[in-house]
Amino acid sequence: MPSYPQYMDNFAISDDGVITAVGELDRETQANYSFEVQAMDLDPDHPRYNSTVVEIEVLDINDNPPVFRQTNYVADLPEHSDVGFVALQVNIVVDTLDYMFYEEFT
Ligand SMILES: [Ca+2]
Repeated sequence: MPSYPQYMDNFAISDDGVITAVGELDRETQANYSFEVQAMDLDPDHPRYNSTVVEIEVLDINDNPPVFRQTNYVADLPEHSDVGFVALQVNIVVDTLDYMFYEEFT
């Protein structure tokens, strides 16, 4: 009967070495995991051990909307400003993909 000890609540390893995800993986929270896996032979008198390091990288998917760096943006613009006069630039933190801005007047 294989046992499934837990590693950091995110991964488990079976007796035959299969590592499976058992917890929620969120790249924005933690992108990399590293842990040591140990093996032991079943010599009843003199069991021998060895270990290795397993590193797992959580690949990104586009699961978050863009986030503006500021809650609000305010600009003062002189009247009769020339066409093309820059008022301000808004900026965002994006998750994965390229992005674009568009205006929505309410
Ligand atoms: Ca993501």
